[in-house]
Amino acid sequence: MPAAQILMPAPMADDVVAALEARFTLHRLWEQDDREGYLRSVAADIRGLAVSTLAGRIDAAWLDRFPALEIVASFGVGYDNVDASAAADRGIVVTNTPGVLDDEVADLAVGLLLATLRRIPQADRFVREGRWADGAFPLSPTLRGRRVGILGLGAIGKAIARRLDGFGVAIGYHGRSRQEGVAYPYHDTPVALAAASDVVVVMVPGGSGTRHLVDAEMLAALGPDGVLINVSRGSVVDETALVAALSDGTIGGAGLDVFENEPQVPDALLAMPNVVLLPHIGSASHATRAAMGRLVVDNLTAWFDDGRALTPVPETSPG
Ligand code: 8YV
Repeated sequence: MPAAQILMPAPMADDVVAALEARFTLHRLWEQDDREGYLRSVAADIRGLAVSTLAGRIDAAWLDRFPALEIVASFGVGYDNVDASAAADRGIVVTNTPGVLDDEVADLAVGLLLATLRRIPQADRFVREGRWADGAFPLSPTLRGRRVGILGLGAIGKAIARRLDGFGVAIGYHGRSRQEGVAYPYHDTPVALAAASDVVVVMVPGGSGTRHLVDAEMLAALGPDGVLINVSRGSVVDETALVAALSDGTIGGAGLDVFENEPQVPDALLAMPNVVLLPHIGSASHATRAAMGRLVVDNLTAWFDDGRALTPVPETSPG
């Protein structure tokens, strides 16, 4: 049987490209001068897509270009870049890369939390700028005695909670529902979680269902000493409301790895001393990105070898 034809719209890591080329006929769309013409010439034969967020949103119109499409293998645990319901309607499987990045993202979330509260990047700048000789670095807020609310207690939220248990802080959570067997206090709404917390860590998936879940009301409930940490998706936070809340002292600080219009970061945030800003690096270590890439390849291989994807998203899972 001829190798299945896979389209990669935007570049992925070299080892992913090499592994897919060894097993499939891979079309590298981003290298084509006339992408539209190339797409028209190969679309009928494409049975799989390998995508990252660089490919843009894979919506219904995109899916409809490929009449033989069976699977979209997406790089990342979040798959708000793919219209999974549209795929399900068309009998197309969507896979993501859960599990292999949970600990890495949780590590970064805790690092960002500590960096934000203890002002670690600001202290580093203070030393580099030669200001230490002129006097001590200003005292910082603390994690001691703080209550941490986790918005979204999924696999990564739980990995964050496990780490924070070791820091001896009180933890609460809000999610779509109270979870059996979870001892942390559950709060019925995001606002109730914020009101009961000194720090909120946002870890819900992106997409239309969670857009601007963190809004002006929730930030007001977090309060003037409150700190917001976001390592999930920029879309979950109303960035305009966040900028306003940080500027007028409604909340005390924020640590952000994700933004509404990446890679654009509002100028107002760049100028603020009480925020720590990262360029969406939650999973961005060599080892974890390699594991995510392997899972993209393994999903496509399992699908075309056995007709069974390894990690289909719930919308497109059988049963
Ligand atoms: C990646 C992520 O940055 O897994 C996710 O959902 O946000 C990150 O691991 C992203 O998928 C890059 O395409």
